[in-house]
Amino acid sequence: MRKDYKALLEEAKTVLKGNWVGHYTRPSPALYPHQWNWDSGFIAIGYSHYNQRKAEEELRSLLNAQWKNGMVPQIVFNQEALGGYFPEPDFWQAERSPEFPSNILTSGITMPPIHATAAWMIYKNGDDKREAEGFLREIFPKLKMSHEYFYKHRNPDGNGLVYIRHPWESGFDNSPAWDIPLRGINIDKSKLPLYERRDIKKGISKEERPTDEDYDRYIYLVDLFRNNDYDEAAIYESCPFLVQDVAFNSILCNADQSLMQIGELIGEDISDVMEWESKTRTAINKKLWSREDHVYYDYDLYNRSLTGKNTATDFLPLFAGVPSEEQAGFIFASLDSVNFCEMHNNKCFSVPSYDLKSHYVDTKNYWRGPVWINLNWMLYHGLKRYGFLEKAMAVRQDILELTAMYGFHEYFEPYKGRGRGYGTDNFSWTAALFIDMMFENGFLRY
Ligand code: 9WN
Repeated sequence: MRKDYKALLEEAKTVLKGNWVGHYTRPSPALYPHQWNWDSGFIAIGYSHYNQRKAEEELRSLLNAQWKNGMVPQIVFNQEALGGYFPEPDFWQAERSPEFPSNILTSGITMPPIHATAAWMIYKNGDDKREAEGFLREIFPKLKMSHEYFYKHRNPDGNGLVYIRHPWESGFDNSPAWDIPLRGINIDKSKLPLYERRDIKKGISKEERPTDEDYDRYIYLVDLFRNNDYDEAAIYESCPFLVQDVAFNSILCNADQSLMQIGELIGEDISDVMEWESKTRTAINKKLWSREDHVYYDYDLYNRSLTGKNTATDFLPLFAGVPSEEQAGFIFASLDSVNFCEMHNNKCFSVPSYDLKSHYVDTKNYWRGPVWINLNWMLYHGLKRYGFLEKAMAVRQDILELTAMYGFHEYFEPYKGRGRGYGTDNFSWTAALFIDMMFENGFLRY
């Protein structure tokens, strides 16, 4: 079936317009009414092709909520939309931290730092280079501070491998890779704060969202953070979930590289950033590469072991140019296999977030199997970077086809026979990255 991709491009812009609330774009109208950290990065990349000012505003408003120690929060709450999500500021009590910025409401954790990457794309794609350069000058200190936060406060071995302390920080909330570190946390229900989930009250099937057992642990961790007044050192001592995530570190490494390009362009000293980038790149290869299995695994700092679960996010070192040619060959073999949907078959869409042959896969449940457009987008760039062009084009094609067939959903069924979208609809990063993929290599082809 031939699709009218130009009409879809307009529809994607309409989704973003509908989710724009004056100074930021909410991820979706009902489920996610506030501003989310890495969503804003992906959204800005979409805007960069046709509305440079909005792209800049999206990042500017997020960075305005930066904590004093440099942390860019996972959520910036919109006062007018309170009551629509859980947990909100009353639960986070982030103001207990001396690092909390005044006059703004945020959560007390962070997310993958895609923002320097997005800022550099705004410059590259934007029409008004002078304006873009001014914008880069304005935000460079904030971006640098946000990276410095990781190297100062989340880098216990000093080797440039940073840790996350909550599954929400990964952005891949209920990934099978977190099963052991997360489910190992024993919950005493009588001591857990009372709470009510709002996500499953928005017309989305429970089967498509994390379990109640997972939520208990998400909440346990938030409670631990607030009881420690968000003090990083104290949290490090007592937190049972501390993971050096392959994807998070790869995204940071890619963002370091963008920050270096930005710094060079505007004549800033980038020696620190160069050192960070080199450390992170080296440490991913040293500590997270399994010589036996020829894949990257996350490292669980609490249990002192590699997680041993190969998810699609473990292919993301490609996005940061981390693997050697030999390692990239192994990654490609795994990525382009029946486990993660090989090219030239009529059965599935690439790239399922988890191994289709695994006992733990669930193709309709959140980060445990469905295809996500942001993950595909980063993998597309990684594959292209290593010259796996045919596969890169196949991944791009699936981004376009999935959205054309099922709409701008949050995530998608990988099996074609059951084809449909899951989660919420009118999802901003799906629309934004669809736009980016349309412009990639010239959308006029359609
Ligand atoms: C918690 C907003 C966010 C994404 C995450 C995705 C989901 C939140 C939730 O939605 O997480 O941060 O409530 O489940 O997992 O990647 O940024 O779109």
